[in-house]
Amino acid sequence: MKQVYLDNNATTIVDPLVKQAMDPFFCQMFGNPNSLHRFGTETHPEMALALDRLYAGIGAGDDDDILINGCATEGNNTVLKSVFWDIISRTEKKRIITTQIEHPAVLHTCQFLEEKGAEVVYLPVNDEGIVTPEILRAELDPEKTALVSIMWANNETGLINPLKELAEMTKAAGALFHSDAVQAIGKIPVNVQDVPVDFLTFSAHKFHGPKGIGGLYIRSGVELVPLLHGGEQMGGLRAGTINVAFMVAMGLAMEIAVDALEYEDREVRRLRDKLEDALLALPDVDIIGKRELRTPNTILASFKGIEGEAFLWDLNTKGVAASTGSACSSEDLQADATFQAMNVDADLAHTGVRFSLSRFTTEDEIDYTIGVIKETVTRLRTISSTY
Ligand code: C6P
Repeated sequence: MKQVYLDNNATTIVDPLVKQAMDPFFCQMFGNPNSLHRFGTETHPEMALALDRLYAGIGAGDDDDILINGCATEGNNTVLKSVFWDIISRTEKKRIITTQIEHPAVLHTCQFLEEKGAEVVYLPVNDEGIVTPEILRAELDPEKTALVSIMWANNETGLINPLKELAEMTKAAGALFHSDAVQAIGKIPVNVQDVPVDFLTFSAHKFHGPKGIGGLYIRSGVELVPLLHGGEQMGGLRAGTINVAFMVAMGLAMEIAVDALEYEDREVRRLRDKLEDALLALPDVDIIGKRELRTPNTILASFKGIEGEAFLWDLNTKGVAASTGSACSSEDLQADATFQAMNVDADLAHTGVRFSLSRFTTEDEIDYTIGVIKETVTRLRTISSTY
């Protein structure tokens, strides 16, 4: 049976070129980069190249930092907890402003910090699912705000926030600005020269790198309290032996992903729109968020009267992999808030299915998926009207 993978917002296939680039670091160049002998030092040029590629990919300056870490969840935790320890617990600035639509890696960390004494404001979105500067302005008290954390693009809807305006407004109020850019890298341009973020998180497995490696950008001059102590790696900001193979892989994956942005915007968007048009031609199907406001690869569709999980199960038996939303928040605040914020009624919220494409998705796969969806929708609606 044909297998079609349309869950690229959960994770992506590793690009074969990226996989190949990792190979030498397991059995040949396997030294610890902190060792002084040849096995250690011979990894340094490869690590430097990887860092150069990461810096170039997001437009970071030479004086900025990019910490290599385990994943975006770690990056998000590091920023929020660092600001808590460095500012919130020591000054009158107790407020973190975030949004209701963040990933649990931000939401759950904020909830934890609230218990420790932080004041957290969870911004709503407008009726298009966007966090606008006006929404932020209402809560951005310069006397109270330590940090604003707003995702670049939402993982469930693909909706893109106006990051430049949000970051500029935050900086003007004297607060730090963090963005979880996990779903933006490799889908739309992300450049820290254009957008004055202080911190930015990303994760290699969302742009055809391996799982278990990510990056945290820190603007030059911005303080960070380490989450992990115990070594001098990453200038003492993140202790622990660096996974050289994965770091090299992430650097190459970033370079390829950024080079492929034009393809993403043209071809991935074309295939996404083809699928979306086919969905909209079916009765009682809604798509969440205007397509021009979304990343080019994402559709969150609601099929009235069909329970999302039942639908997914049927698609799965025909070889099509999609999801009901975020792989780690189907039951909680993020999924609910996204729907609530956009005035999607509760019934519809249980019928949401996310299709997320990548540059590896083919036209043939989309055509097959359209056929499978038509058949599945008809069958499931017939069953539900019979019983
Ligand atoms: N979202 C999804 O299905 P990690 O796995 O820690 O590298 O990434 C976590 C993460 C953080 N922020 C955003 C915006 C994300 O989308 C994710 C991962 C997946 O939507 C899995 S829950």
